[in-house]
Amino acid sequence: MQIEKYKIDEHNQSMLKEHRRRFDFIAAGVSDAEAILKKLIDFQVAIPSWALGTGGTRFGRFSGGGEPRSLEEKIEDVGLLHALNRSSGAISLHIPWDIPGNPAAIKALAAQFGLRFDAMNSNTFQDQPGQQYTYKYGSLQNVKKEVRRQAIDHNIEVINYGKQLGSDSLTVWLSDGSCFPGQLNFRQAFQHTLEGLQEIYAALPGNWKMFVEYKAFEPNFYSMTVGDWGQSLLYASKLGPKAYTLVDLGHHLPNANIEQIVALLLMEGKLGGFHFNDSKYGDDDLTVGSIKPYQLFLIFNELVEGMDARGMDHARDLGWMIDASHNVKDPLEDLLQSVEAIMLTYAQALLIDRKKLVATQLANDAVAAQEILQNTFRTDTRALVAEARLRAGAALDPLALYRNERVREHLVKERGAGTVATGL
Ligand code: LRH
Ligand code: MN
Ligand code: MN
Repeated sequence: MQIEKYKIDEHNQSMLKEHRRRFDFIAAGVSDAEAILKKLIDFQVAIPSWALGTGGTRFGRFSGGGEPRSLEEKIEDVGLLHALNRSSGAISLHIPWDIPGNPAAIKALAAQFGLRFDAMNSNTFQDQPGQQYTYKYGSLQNVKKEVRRQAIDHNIEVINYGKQLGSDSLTVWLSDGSCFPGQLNFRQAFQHTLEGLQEIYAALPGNWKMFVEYKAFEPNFYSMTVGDWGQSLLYASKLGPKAYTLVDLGHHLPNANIEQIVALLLMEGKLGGFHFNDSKYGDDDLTVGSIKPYQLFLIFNELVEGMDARGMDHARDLGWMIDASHNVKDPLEDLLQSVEAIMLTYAQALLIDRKKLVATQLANDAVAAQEILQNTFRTDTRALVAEARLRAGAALDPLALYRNERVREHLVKERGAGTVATGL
């Protein structure tokens, strides 16, 4: 299933008049609309291969049908998203869920859709069929040397797949930790993990980055060996300049001030990448912006401010990725909504009047500072983002076109109603 260019043009034509009216309205109030549009066109958000199927919980999984049955079909799905919004130009793979049988052919297929390979993800949180040692008591932290060895070798294997695909980063998320007090020697667990990461780090090609993703809870519920940004930053600092902290929005304790974490990591030059999602309780992996859009805006505010202060390229210098799961929605529709939420919020952050905000801070004027942030947050950036899409050759309303074209029905016909994609 592919969406032909002429379908996008027809769709855009039908919406153009109304779009122009809305765009002209917002553009009139923005001093540098062209510069903002360029940034929006450049900004790409990677799609995780494991979010293309219906997610499950430990209570069940309800497939919506037409899920990708192979890596090739996953790439095809991301290709569809990218054709619709031109903002999803990368895919992130998880090994062994997505082992590329023929990496050169997979790379060529992705290129046909204009996609590149974002961070590679290793998996030492599940045991795989035929695997020699179990990860029940952790992987890199394990008290048994042979288990640690197996986990290190797996990560190096993932780097090797990534090299063949043209990826340039490895995300390491460890479920290591303990479920009960006394189960683990914290210091020894940290040391073992650090030593393992050091070996993996040594196997990184020169231009690669390593992202150390933290998470406060789950599947271990007493301690996590990479449990928060402090621990991740400690590993990343000890590892060296190619190692960075990765922030997954769902991995904090309740009410954590994520925007402040982001600001400080950026200041230290140690923020590497993002996993976007939203949550009400824990690592809920809900659609980006569906629960706490203002928090997302405050995070983007810090991202834009901090990246500009360091002269960083918004589109290229951090790894932007969605990490979501969908129990009740069509995964592709959910991903379109998530990318849209990210783009709208990024656009809002670009609209903040920095000079005025700094002046309010210097004057200790909390009221005026709040006015600036909330006025911007309440600005409707939909036409701005739609214009960026139009100029990039995408659809003015990707979700509407997806539905009009009955994409899911086509996929179910093509692939079957009972297909289940690999992933969580
Ligand atoms: C862990 C996590 C991590 C994994 C993904 C499947 O909760 O966020 O990024 O790789 O989920
Ligand atoms: Mn994640
Ligand atoms: Mn997660």
